[in-house]
Amino acid sequence: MGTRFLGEPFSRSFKGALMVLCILLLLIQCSLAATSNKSSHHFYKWEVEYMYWSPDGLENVVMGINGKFPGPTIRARAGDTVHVQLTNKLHTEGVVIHWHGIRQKGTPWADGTASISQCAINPGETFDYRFTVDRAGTYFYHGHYGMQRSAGLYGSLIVDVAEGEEEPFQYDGEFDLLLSDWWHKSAHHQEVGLSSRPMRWIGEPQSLLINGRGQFGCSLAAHYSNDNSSLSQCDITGHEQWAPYILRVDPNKTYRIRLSSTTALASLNVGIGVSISTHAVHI
Ligand SMILES: [Cu+2]
Repeated sequence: MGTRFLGEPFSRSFKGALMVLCILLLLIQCSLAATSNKSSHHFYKWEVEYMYWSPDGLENVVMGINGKFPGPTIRARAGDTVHVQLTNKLHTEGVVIHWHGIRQKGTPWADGTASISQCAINPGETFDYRFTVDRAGTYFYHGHYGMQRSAGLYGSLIVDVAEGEEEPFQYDGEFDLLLSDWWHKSAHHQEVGLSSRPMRWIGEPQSLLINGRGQFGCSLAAHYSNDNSSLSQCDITGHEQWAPYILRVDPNKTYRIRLSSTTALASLNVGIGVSISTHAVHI
């Protein structure tokens, strides 16, 4: 009897404590899940190398990433961590990548400025860029050693609004346009010219590229002035590396155009023409 008398309140308080513990564990689990939902980690493994490519119809050598030109697009949400493990597969020069527009709060060593925030990554070496993207927007990355940006080392970095937040405007689809300048002479040629005394200016770029695609000598003006009508690169079927980037849209839909210029030396003005008055453009 005595044991029962003493045991009942004990078992009741034990059950109560167990219940409180269960609720606490549940709350911890929920808060952990909420934290992991809010920000995630994006891992990329990149190899930077020179490769043959025809950005504007004429074959040349470009600096690509994982066999692609322009480099792969990075996409993350505000608050996420981006981790790029970069291996330098160039045989004779160092490399670094600058993440244009990313503030690098707390990670200045990931800013990618050679000899300032980091040593250049030597041929054969691997470096881990790990940083947080804290603001939504359209950004890009580019080589920041010598004229590597001019050699084609760039790509898009798009940051969406944080999980649970909404864009201030609504749209049905989006296009990401990367504008760049392209010379037929190498980036080394540009570099030597710029650092010579007196300086030698490389002149205007031979082509302007949209998402790494341009057409050299195929304009109407070139057709009349140079009699280039027989240039084989101008017979475009759509599958070529230099075939124009086509924006496919559906009627009555709204599209967002993300525009960034990775030009190395040229300054661009962009005009968007809207031929039908019922089409609205908001900038
Ligand atoms: Cu930059």
